[in-house]
Amino acid sequence: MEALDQAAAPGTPVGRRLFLGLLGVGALGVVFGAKVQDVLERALGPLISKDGTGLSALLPIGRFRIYTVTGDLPHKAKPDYKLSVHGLVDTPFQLTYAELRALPPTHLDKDFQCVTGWRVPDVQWKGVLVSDLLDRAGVKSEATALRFTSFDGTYTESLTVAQARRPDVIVAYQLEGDDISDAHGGPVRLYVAPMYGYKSIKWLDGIELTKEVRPGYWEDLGYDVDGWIGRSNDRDDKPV
Ligand SMILES: Nc1nc2c(c(=O)[nH]1)N[C@H]1C(S)=C(S)[C@@H](COP(=O)(O)O)O[C@H]1N2
Ligand SMILES: [Mo]
Repeated sequence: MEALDQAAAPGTPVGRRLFLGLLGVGALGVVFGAKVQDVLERALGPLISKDGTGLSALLPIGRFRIYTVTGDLPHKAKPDYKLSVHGLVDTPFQLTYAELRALPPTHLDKDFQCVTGWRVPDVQWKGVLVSDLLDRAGVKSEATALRFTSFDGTYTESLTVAQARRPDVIVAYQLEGDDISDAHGGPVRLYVAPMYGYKSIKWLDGIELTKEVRPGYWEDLGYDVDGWIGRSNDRDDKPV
């Protein structure tokens, strides 16, 4: 997509420090018997381009391509993870990873579709309804939207309160039966089933209730704020 191509500086290399850092983490993973998939993801991390048109497009990880606008795969250990729900709510709160996992789960089995054309059919997701979190916080009447932040420090997203309350919008912690990996935005990311992948912010750490929709990262660069998956994408009915 044009916006993607423009936004990523041409051929921005991933820094040597990051490269070495990821190799180090990968080696630790081997020592502690992490899954081959996790180790592969870390080893491939340096080769993942910002716009997904680099080697990650040739060597997709699992059935997906891995995107990260910062060129980094941020890591947060589960015990250090916190999700904050704040802004225009009656009772702001924070959830630890364990607290999130203790809430009633929702399972979704849906396609995952990037606006650039790739699509992964029948992906199994598990998480907590955003709607449940909103009930717990108590949304003030002047709030009309949610602003999502990422601990990558850069990516943001938005939904209206009505969109966020849909039964197919979750804060996800499992993907295809496994805890969500660093590469896929773990330990916790958003999954907005009826919209293009860019709405599903990875490395989610904050949900702020706002008076109005504040366009997210790609939306500032031209993507639709309402990222409904359109009928035109029926032509892309192929796994990567
Ligand atoms: N923090 C963050 N979230 C993100 C992105 C990103 O670059 N950074 N890319 C988005 C896009 S465009 C897509 S298609 C999906 C890709 O998810 P995946 O990397 O798990 O395949 O994540 C979305 N969420
Ligand atoms: Mo995307």
